[in-house]
Amino acid sequence: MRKKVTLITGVSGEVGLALVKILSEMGYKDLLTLDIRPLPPEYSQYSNHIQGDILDKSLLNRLVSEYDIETIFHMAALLSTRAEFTPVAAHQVNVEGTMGLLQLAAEQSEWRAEPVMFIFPSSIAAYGMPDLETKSKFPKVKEWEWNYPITMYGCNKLYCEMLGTYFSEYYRQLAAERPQMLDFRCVRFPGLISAFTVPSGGTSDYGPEMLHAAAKGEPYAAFVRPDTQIPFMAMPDAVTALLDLSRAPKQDLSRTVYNVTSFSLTAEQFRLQVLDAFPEAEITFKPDKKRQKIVDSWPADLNDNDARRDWNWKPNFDIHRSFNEYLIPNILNRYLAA
Ligand code: AKB
Repeated sequence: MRKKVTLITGVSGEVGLALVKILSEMGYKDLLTLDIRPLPPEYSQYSNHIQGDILDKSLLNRLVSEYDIETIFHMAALLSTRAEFTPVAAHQVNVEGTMGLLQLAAEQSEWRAEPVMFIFPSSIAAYGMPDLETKSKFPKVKEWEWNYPITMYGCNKLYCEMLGTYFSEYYRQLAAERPQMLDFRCVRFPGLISAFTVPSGGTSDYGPEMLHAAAKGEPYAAFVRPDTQIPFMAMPDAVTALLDLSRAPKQDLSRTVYNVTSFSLTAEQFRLQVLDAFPEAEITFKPDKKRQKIVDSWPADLNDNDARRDWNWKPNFDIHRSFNEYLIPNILNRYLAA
């Protein structure tokens, strides 16, 4: 008998690390993790980790021959700034990597005669506001509005949302018998902020970078204008969103893709929050025209009413709790201990 497991790809990234820790603490025993990078030693107790490439077909075949994969949290991705420097590699990882796993999940769903659940993190990068005037005129966008991404990463995410929806609703629609479909569910995240990891390769990174630099006593120049506004969320809420969506009864879900968010801040308001905790911090603004254009194309805020209605989504950490109860105390501990 193959062992039943929950698979987390991209586990060594920011969300993957937070997710594997929480799942393990919640009592999930059979966690199988996959990443091109090793798992940091302090996380090795949480899972059976395989260091390998999601694009390696023979590795994926080996995994399905050894394991009965019930749920996939597919976190592996190249983020927006990094993807602009290596667009072909980004397409391979973000699109072909996702396609390979969707195929695996579709085949496994048929074998098991039960849907494999496929949880996919998408992003505000799936949106593309044409200019700042439109951005301020439509401050809280709904899932189906302004789906005109200007980055490779945003295009990849939007397309994979559609691929996942296809595999869970229309796969082999012309076959004589309807196959057992997989169960694809997706959240569109705002910029995420972790107290324990510093992001890399993203364009919403100026927020967390400001905070971590201040905690380390290092000066920081944000690559955006002070009035730049996007939504954010503390990492524990990102994990809660993934878990709550995975546990929602299928019949309650009216969509496959849901916005989720917590609070929206300008870069200047973010700076003031950081200064509240670290009054000596040296935070300045040195906008980079090209990265600025990307952040300007992202919405100022998200409308997450559908997630709130269908699966009772509600962030636990508003601005106040995010900074005062999660970010600042944990970051202080982290750098004081170092
Ligand atoms: C990025 O900046 O690329 C990510 C995202 C907004 O999805 N943090």
